[in-house]
Amino acid sequence: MKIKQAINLTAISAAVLALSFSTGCRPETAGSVSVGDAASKVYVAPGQHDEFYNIVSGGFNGQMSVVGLPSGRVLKILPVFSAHPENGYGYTEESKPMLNTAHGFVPWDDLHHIAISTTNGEHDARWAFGNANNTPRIARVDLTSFETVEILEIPNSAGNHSSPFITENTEYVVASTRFSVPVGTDEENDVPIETYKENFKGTVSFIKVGDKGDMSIAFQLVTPGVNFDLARAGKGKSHGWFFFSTYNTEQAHTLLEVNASQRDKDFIMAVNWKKAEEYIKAGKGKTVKAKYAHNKLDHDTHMATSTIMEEVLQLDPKELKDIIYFIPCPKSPHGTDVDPSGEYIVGSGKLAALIPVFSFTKLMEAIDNQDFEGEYDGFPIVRYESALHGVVEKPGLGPLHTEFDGRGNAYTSMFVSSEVVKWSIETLEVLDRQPTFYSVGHLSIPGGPTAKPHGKYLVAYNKITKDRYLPTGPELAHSAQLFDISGDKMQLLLDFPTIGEPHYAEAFPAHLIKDKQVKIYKIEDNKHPYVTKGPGEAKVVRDGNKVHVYMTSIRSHFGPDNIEGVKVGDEVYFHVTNLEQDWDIPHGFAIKGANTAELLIMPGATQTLKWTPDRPGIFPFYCTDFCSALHQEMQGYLRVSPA
Ligand code: CUK
Ligand code: CUA
Repeated sequence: MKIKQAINLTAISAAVLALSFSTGCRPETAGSVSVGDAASKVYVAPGQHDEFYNIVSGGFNGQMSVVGLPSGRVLKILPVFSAHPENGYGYTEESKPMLNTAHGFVPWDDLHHIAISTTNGEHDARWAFGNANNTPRIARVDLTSFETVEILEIPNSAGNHSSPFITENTEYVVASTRFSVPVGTDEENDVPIETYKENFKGTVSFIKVGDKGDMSIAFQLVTPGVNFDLARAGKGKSHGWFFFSTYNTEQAHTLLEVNASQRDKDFIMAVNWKKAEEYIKAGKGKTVKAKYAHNKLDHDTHMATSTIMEEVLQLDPKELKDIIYFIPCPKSPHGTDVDPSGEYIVGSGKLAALIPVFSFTKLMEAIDNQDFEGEYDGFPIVRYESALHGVVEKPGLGPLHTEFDGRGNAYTSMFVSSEVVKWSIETLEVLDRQPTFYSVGHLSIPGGPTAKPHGKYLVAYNKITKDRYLPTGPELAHSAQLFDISGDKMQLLLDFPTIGEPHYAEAFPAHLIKDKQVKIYKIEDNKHPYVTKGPGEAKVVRDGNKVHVYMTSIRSHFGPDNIEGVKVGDEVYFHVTNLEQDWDIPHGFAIKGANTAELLIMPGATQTLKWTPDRPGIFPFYCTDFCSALHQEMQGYLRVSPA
C-alpha cells in the first residue's frame, strides 16, 4: 500500500511531464503569445532601469542573484554561502571567516529561500536574508552594498530548509530544522537511528534581529520529531503567530516510509511566539551547551570575524502547551502561506488534489473553545473542520507554493500538472490557469508575501527546462517565466534563464534602495590594520617568515611594483588598497601560481591575498579588471630566492 502510493505519484508526474513535452499537447499559448505586446511589456530601453529588484535564490550554487524585473536581466551574482572566485569571496583573508562554522571552513551550501526585511508588514528592503540548507546557517545581506555582512550558524538543526521567514517588523527571523535530530551534546547524540521516536527532536530557532540588523538566537523551541518544510509569520490580525508546514509526522526514520506518507494528513504547526517571548521573559528558558559560529563583517575594517558560540537558550516543550497547536493538513504540506490580511493560511499538500485554506479567526475560536481532535505528542490538535475556511477544489496536481496579488487573489504553483493556478481567496473558485515550462516550484510576485503586494508581475521558477533554450549539453540553464497578472487572465511575457537552481525569490520596488547604494568607501574611513593610505606609504615588511606587502593600486600602477627579498616558504600577504575614490573603479590583483582566487578591490577598500611561493624565480602580478587605457600596464614583478 505504502509503496503503491509512492509509485502512483511517480506515474502521475511522469505522465503529466510526458504530456507537456509532446507537441500535440503543447498548450496554444506556449510559443504563440502575441509577441509584440509581450515584448513591449518587458522591454526596458537601453539606459533605462527596471522597475523591481528581484533577489533570487541560487539553490545549489549557494548564492543569490539580483535580477531586474520586468527585463529578467541579471545584475549581479551575490556570494553568500559559496566561495566566489570572481571577487575573491571565501578566498581573501578578510572574507574567509564568513564561511567558518563549528565544523570548520565550509565554502559551499544550498540556498533556498530569500526573506526581505519588512516594517509594518511591507518591504523596507534594508536586508535580504537567506538560508543554508546543508550546514544550517542564516545569512544577512546589506542591500545598500549588496554584500553578505553576517552569517549565523544554527545549532541543533540539520537541513535548515524551513527558513528564513520573518515577522512583520523583522523582529525575528525563524529557522526550523528539516531533519529532526538528537539535541544533546556530541556524546549524547551518538544514539541508534532506530531510537528516532524517543531521541529525535525538531527545533525552531527564533533569531532576534537588532536595529542595525545584527542577528542572535533569542530562543529555540524544541518540538516533536517531525520534519519542518516551510513557514510563514502571521501579519495584521495574526501578528504574534507563526505557521510551519510539517511532514513525516509519523516520525519514521527510513526514506521508504517517509515517502509513502502513511498519514492522510500531516500538520501545520501554529506557534504563538508572543507567548513564547513571555515564557522567556519569565525565566522559563534553559541554557544548554551548543556550538555554532557567528560571523560578521566589520563595517570599518571590512574584515570578517568568526566567533564560536557555546550555548543557546531553549524552551522545554513540556511547558509549551499553550504556544504550540497542530492543525491537520492533507498529504505532506509543502508551502504554508499567509494572505496579505493575515486572516487566511494556505496549506499546499504536495500529494493532495485540493488546497485547504484555514481561517485565523476560526483557529483562534477553536483554540479558545478547546475544540480539539486529540493530541500529537502531548500538544493539542485543532479540529480540521473548525479551523478551515474552505478548500479550493480541483486546483491541479501537486500544489507547492502560494503568492498573493493584493487584489484578493492567490496564485499557487502546481508542480505535477506544471501550471500556475489563480484563485479567489474569498470564494475559493479557480479563476485562471496557465501552463509553465516545466514543473514550477516557487512563485514570486513583487511584495507577494507582504501586507502590500504589487500585483503586476508573477515569476514562475521552474524545475525542469528541457527545450526552452538553446541546448547546452546535459546540463541546462534553469528557467524562470514572467507573467503579467494585472488583468483577469495571466499572460506569459518572457522566459529567462537563471543562475543556479532558483527556489524562492522576493521582489520589491527599485525606488526603495536604488538611491541608497554605496558607491565608494572613503579612504580616510578605512580602518583596515594593513591599509596603505597613499602611494608614498607603500612598503614591504618582513616579520619572521611572514612578508606583508602594503600595496596600493590606482590608475594605472601598483606600488610597489618590483618586490625582492622574498624566499621560498615565506608566507606572503598582499594587502592591496584601492586608492580610487570614483564609483565603478575596482582594481584586481593576481599573481602567477597562487592557489587562490584573485582580489577584486572596491574603491577605498583593502583586500588581502595570501601566497606561499613554492619555487625560486620571477613571478609577475597584474590587475585583472580593465580599469583604464593603461590597464594592461598595471603590472609588476616579484622575485623569489631560495630559502
Ligand atoms: S522548496 Cu524549492 S520549490 Cu526548498 Cu522552497 Cu518548494
Ligand atoms: Cu587596475 Cu586594471
